[in-house]
Amino acid sequence: MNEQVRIIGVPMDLGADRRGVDMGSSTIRYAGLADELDALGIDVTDAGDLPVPRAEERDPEAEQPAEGEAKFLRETADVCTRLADEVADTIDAGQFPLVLGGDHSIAIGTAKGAARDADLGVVWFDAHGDFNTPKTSPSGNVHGMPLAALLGIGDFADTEWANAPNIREENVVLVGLRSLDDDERRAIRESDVTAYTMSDIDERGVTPVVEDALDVATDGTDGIHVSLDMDWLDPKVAPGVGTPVRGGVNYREAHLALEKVAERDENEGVLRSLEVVEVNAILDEHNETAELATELAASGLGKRIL
Ligand code: 6HN
Ligand code: MN
Ligand code: MN
Ligand code: MN
Repeated sequence: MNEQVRIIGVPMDLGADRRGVDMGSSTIRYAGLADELDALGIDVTDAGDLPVPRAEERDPEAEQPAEGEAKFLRETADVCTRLADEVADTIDAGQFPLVLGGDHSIAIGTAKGAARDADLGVVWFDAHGDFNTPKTSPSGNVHGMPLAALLGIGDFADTEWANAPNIREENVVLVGLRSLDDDERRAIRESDVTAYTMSDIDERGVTPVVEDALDVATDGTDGIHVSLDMDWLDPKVAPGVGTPVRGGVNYREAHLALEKVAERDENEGVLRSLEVVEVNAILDEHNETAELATELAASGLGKRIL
């Protein structure tokens, strides 16, 4: 593990088109992230929050996306482009980027930045596939599209700001799926990404599934990005998310998964970046989802029970 971590907040909610997730980075900090990492002997710097346009500042008369278009795509491109630079600069400076969302659209920026000078594998812990394109999306929300955007699927083929040529489908792994839209399911099946559903975790247990995911993501790559959508967890333990889906992993399974990530990193030095997204402060109960996000980040960066 890199002993120098740089926290980068991205108070983005345009990709979810719903307020509350913009406060995610603040709530995770408030839950004591810096102290947790400090206790692990990590040298923490906090870059603060990236400036993000507010939904309210938008002219209500401004053009609305038509059918088959994504919402706030221009704003998302701007935020993700700046985030990619920030992440790439952090890695160049010998630090480890820990990105706090915000909604999951920001993963386009994080992963693109981490893949700037490296072949990157991606492990995506999520209830959802995030594999929609503007045409297939039922909502128009970009947080349901970041993986498709990074991989240049469908309409995203020519979206230069979002495509990451150094990320191959063969090194992308979804873990914990349980909610897919019809066209999205088809697109995942047709792609070369690896997808583990909650049924796989139920049947095999979280450890072998995560170990397999890490094998796929590290195979022939220079490192991996781990993207943790808090709706990966069951809503009973992580109620503060905008798109909860029943039947997620429980508290210990989530910790175990991140502990496996840290273990692999300790042995092979594979982790290039980590992000935690989709904590919604308005929907959370007593900041418990933010606290859990903080704990899971610490597990991913090497915290051990004993
Ligand atoms: N997330 N598949 C749905 C959509 O609107 O595209 C939900 C996406 C949720 C995305 O939680 O990051
Ligand atoms: Mn997601
Ligand atoms: Mn290489
Ligand atoms: Mn999700």
